[in-house]
Amino acid sequence: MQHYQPPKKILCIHDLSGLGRCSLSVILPVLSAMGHQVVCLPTAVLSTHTGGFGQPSRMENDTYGFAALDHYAQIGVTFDCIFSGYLETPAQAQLVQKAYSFWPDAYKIVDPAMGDGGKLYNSLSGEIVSAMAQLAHQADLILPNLTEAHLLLGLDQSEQTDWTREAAQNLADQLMEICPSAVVTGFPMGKYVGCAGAGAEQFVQRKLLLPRNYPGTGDLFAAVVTGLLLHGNALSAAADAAAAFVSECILNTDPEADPRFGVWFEPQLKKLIFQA
Ligand code: PXL
Repeated sequence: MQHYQPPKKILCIHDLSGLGRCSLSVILPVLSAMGHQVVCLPTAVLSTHTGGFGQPSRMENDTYGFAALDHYAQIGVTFDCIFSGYLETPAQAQLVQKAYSFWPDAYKIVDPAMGDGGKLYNSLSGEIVSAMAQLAHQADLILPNLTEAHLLLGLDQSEQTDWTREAAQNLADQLMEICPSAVVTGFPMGKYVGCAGAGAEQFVQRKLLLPRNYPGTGDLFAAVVTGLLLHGNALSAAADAAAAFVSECILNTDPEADPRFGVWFEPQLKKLIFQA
């Protein structure tokens, strides 16, 4: 970690999936290890993520989130950052809008977690795309994967299996119509996987492609980027370190383990702890 500024208070609006190492289950430990104060606003509690364990059991409540925001406003708390991710309904996106209206000066990060591999997640309906796009328009930074970038731009994700640096940069640049800064992950580039940044900084970075896919790695990436940015690091440095961290988590996960359980990030958390 290059820069370490005083810890920040971050309002994290995501679901809490019990099993499967995604959303708040990874975001809270990562940002806490990085020294930040996390205020969790779970949009719903699920027994598992929605990627392969069948129908998760759900604890949903349409009023809790709005009432929690009212409570925070009433006691005069402020947030340095509002960080949102997977949202199942436009009503949950309204919750993020309400947080923006209460704390307009907070740095707004949207991880528009809504699909992968060219498709929307099964658990979502098409209406989430315009709700995410509206949030993206108000955000300071968005962190889509390749599929989500296409959905936000209203583009068909072609069968393009190999991206040049120029094409990747071009796609990231198009997101500037929506949001001042963006990092797009998951460009297949031969034996590499690329990530492209636009806005605050323009960059294309590559890491060796690891032939294993796990749920929750986008959430891990977004959490590490958020934590590093809020410590004063440049976007390109934050993205590079976050991608390296995710790769290390994948490499340190038993390849025989059931991928639905996600990457074994826990033993890696110590690498995020800043030692003065
Ligand atoms: O990692 C994104 C995510 C978050 N939350 C839930 C999910 C997924 C992806 O499938 O199902 C509940």
